[in-house]
Amino acid sequence: MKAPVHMPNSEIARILGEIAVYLDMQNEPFKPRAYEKASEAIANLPEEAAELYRRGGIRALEEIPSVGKAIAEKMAELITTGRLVYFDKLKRALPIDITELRTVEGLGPKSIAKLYRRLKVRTLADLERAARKGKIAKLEGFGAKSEEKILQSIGFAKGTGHRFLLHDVMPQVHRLEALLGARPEVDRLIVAGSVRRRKETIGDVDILAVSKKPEAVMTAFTHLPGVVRVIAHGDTKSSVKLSSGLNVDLRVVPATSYGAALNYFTGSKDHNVALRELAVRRGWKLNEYGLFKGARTIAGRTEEEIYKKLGLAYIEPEMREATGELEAARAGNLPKLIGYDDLQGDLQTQSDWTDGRDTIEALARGAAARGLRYIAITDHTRSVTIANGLDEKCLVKQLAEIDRVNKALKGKITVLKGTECDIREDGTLDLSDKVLAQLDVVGVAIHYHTKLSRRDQTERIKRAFENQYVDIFFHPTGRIVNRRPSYDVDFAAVIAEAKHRGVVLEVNASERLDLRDEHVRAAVQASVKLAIDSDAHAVGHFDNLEFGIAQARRGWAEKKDVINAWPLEKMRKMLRRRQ
Ligand code: DGT
Ligand code: CA
Ligand code: CA
Ligand code: ZN
Repeated sequence: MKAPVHMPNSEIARILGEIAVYLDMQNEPFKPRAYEKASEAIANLPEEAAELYRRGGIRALEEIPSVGKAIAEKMAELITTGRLVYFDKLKRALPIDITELRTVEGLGPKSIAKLYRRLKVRTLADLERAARKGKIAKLEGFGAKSEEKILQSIGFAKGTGHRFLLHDVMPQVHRLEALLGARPEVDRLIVAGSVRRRKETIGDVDILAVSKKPEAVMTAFTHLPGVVRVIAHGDTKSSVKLSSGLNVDLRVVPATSYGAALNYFTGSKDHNVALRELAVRRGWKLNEYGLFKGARTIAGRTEEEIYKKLGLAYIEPEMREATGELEAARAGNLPKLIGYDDLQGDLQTQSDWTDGRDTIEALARGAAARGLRYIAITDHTRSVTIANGLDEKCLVKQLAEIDRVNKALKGKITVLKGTECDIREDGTLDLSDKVLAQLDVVGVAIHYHTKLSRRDQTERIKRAFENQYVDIFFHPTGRIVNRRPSYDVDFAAVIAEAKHRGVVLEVNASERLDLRDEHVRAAVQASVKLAIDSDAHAVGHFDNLEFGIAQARRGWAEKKDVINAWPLEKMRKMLRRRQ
């Protein structure tokens, strides 16, 4: 068996999903649905399909639900060669930019196929033109409302389309680290740039290596599996494009300037500029080779010694955005950021009682396996019909199931009774107080009526907070990175009200990343407590928690600010305060 090329689940899922669209366009009867289902299954897989394949071959792939022999074979081709001849043929026959079109929210395979057949839409530009001419409104199954929505998301897709979501980049980064780090000529390897700062979106990946044989490293890098194009191949710097579209820069530096290079290429640019000014003020010079006093190097091997020489405490990469971290580092009052191992619980998860994939027990076992001590099951409520929300009767039944699971898993993990209760348009809640009173964790969230005026939206949220049972405001601004902007709301007023009522704000770790870093910072400054939640719809999604922690760190949050970094009893006391 050949060594697997870098092929993350997201990439396999994307290609299978696009095959579904192509087949649909050819009026194939059953196959499109099969590919669509397989695509979804891969996207939700808790493990890398490439790993499964490496361990168990095509057989192991066939064991994935919704994946049959034919699809497993195609996946194997992708995993081993990075390409799929069948897919390439389909693309040639119908040159439509499906990847681009799918960045438009709400455009699924069916709609893309229809838009192509009826309006010859192949690209985002075609789509925009058709929408502006009012052609989409006239199409059956679309209407004026979806035309307006399409135009809105096109604007959004155009503004952000070229930056990759951190969640999609990290697995690729880990793979590169493993492949390159294993080379004998590489002494040290570290990922710098926005990835190291854990920015929510990534322009390109910047990797540094220490090696005495830079040429060998460059050759290994440009020949890595998954590389589709070599953009530059130099003696100490090269750039490549991966099959996912992501660009990666690699620089080889000598050990003596490793710290200086790491500091320089981690950025941010503004942080670098501020650091350099600090050096200049002392009559020194700082660049990617070191910190210099005249011709003499006074620091450069490590980042720590550079910060120290400049009179600063070490600044964590997530804070390096030139937003006051240098001043805090000089004054000695940098926050002690929450650590990546600090979470003890997860307060938002969805089970198969609604739109989640896994059972309550499976979620609990999965969470325990990842070292969590407690989770809350927070399925949607009845208004959220799209997620098959629970009515009160079902929710009460669920509570009995949670009791059963708690008995079965005693000593391993505690499952808390919760809800993601919809906030109705008037600010009232989708569950009665009588039911809310039976829950351990009441999360509330906005799912509909996102177009209210700023004033009405803010009032609606404040009204919801008046309910004494409300514990946490889930995904508080409603945005989804690269896909959906937040609703119009006076966020400062929401923070003030959360403070006043003792409501916790969520840092949602899914691709929403909501709160975002700057909002976290505002909440922390106001001493509003936070909860970092995975919003898991499947066991594999607990892995997303690290992205929530990263955003919290970017917002300067400490352990004391995050209630699910606390032991269960302390956390519960905090939630019970208002009742
Ligand atoms: P990205 O790739 O857009 O997500 O963001 P970064 O921060 O990774 O930016 P990138 O890849 O252009 O450059 C990597 C680092 O190199 C950046 O964080 C800081 C440093 N750098 C790049 N250009 C400059 C520059 O003109 N001046 C200074 N001082 N540093 C720079
Ligand atoms: Ca970069
Ligand atoms: Ca770069
Ligand atoms: Zn929600």
